[in-house]
Amino acid sequence: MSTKFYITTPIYYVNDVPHIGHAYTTIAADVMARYHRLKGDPVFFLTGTDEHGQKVEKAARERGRTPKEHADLLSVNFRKLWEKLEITHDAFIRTTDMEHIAVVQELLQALFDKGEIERRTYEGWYCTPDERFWTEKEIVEGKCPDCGRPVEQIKEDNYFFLMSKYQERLIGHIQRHPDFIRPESRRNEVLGFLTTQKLGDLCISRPKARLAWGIELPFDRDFVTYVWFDALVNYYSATRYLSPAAGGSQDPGARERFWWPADHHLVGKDILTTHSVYWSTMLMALDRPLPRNIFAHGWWTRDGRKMSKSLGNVIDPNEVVDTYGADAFRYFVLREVPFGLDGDFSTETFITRFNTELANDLGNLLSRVMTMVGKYFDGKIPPAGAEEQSDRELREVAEGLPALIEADLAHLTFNKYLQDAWQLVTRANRYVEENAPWTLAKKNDMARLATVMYNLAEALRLIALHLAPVVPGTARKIWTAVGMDGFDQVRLAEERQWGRIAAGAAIKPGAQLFPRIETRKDTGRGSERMNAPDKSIRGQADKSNKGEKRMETGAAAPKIEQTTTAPELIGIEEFAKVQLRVGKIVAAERVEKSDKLVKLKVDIGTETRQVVAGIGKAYAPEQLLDKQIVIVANLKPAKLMGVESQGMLLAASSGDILSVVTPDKEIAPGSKVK
Ligand code: ME8
Repeated sequence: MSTKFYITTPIYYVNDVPHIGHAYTTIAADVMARYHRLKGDPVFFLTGTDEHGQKVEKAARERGRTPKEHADLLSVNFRKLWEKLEITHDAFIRTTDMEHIAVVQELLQALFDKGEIERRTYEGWYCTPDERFWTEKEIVEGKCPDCGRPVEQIKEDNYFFLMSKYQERLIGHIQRHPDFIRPESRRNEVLGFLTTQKLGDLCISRPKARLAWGIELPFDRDFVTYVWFDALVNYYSATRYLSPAAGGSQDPGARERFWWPADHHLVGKDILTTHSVYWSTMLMALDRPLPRNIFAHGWWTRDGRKMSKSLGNVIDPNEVVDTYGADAFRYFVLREVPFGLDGDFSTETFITRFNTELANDLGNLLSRVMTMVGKYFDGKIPPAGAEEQSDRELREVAEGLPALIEADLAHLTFNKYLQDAWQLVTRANRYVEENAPWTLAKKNDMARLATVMYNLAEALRLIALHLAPVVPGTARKIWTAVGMDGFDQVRLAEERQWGRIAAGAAIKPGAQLFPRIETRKDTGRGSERMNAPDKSIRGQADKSNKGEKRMETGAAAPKIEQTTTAPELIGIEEFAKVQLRVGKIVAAERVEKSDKLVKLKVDIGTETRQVVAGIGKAYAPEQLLDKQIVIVANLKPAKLMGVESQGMLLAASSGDILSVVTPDKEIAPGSKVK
């Protein structure tokens, strides 16, 4: 049964250009929207720009423009980037839209008429850049607790939304709806704050004398609306004038009833309070249902540091996409970091994932199959014969995916979704090894070779189907390559079945999906450049090729030091003394009073070991769960901060980056590493 699906991103301020953080939230929402469309659900995916308020007014003034001129110019940057990233939003809202302004004024008037808004004299501290009031207790040494800039003492009349009276009701709502705020840690944070502190009322106006760029209060023309009140309403106002027709009806009321409440508001953790507290209480006062879920994801840093213009380390998604393609970027950001946790963007990890997962695992799989079907079957997918054990195993992995992915996306665990989908890529590669098609060809066993080729093509078709929400361009190429058409009309329910490729379908091989990124080291042109700090992700990339030809980059591949004096060598018998084993992390928690040490329970097949590792700055405990690692299994136990460690895990480090060594395929815990 199909159910409507309404998802939103924050509306981004037009005081700056878009960067990786904005792209991240929007890509995540796009994946959800695409997945629900694939399921046949009616979807409304909304994004847009937040164009009122002090920040925008200031940015415009600095550039000698009117706020509206500035908003018009900067809003386009977001639209262009979304196009480049293949974002499929159904609507792009701007808070300067006349229809939005009318809804904001209607809601303000309704709240005012109901006595939910009151005029009061406010005297206290105000942070002008953040447009926020602070109490005496909240400020820190005369500075804004949020941005650290000096606060001003102001006294003025303003209008207040009586938010405080909804405190208990909001606590109750959060307690009764475990999925309302996600992830769990953020939900607990909000609950912790609400149950220990008294909620104040919310100042929802600014005197025009101080700020003119905003929506006028309908009941007092001397004031404009506080930018957050205006901005949050976008999620609701859009249902009236930007949402798809509801059951064929364009009537604003019918559309609102059909689409509201939203299923997910995706936001960064920076704006969780405004969404979970301000927005929820506003809706309560308006007698409107609350959104089903607010999901606050983590924060991206660059090479371990906060991104900022002054550090010059902001990642421009445009550049990454121009160089490596939209799909690689989309894949990386969702695969690299569990949604909800903070993440770090480093060129090194980007290139490693690109080369190992996209170029090797996926790209090579397709090109091998294309080459063999071309060579042995004249470019036509041959019919499959009797099913053998490896065929069945491959099919079963493919058939198990829809349930896994459905569950993953219900919880927005994008990295798990990609890991699950990758099981089929990994299984298909293993299937190639097991069945050695080149040997079958040599033996002239064409019947078995036909079965193997059919099954590989079918696995590729299902890989395309299941990865389509994340890497839509690549999925389309694979789909077409294995002889299928109608990619845009594909529906999960029909296409998830095994065996949909008709024998005889003509393959359409294209260019390499992900041409390997060559580092200087690979090209043998000296290692000194290889380890040079990478100024930009673009590095030494050949800018003319747009991802179609081979690329080079000066970015660092794993560092292999060339020393001039011969290092002391050890014999194999000495190395053999070190027992390395694969382990799976089954529990992880921080060691008390240490920000570096993490206590792990590691399953090594025959037993579960407690291992204490100094990786707490690079990994949150939740990030480590289920990870496969390599441990030194015959190390004498040692105590670290009073906690016994029965082994040591392997990790690589370079500068600030620390990366735990993991096997590149799932392998039984306890397997020997040699
Ligand atoms: O806050 N890492 O707009 P904004 C991860 N207009 N996500 C990031 C990020 C980073 N380093 N930087 C930005 C506003 N984001 C308001 C929203 S909604 C009614 C009004 C993403 O332009 C993340 O989604 O500052 C964050 O919440 C949002 O951009 C903030 O965008």
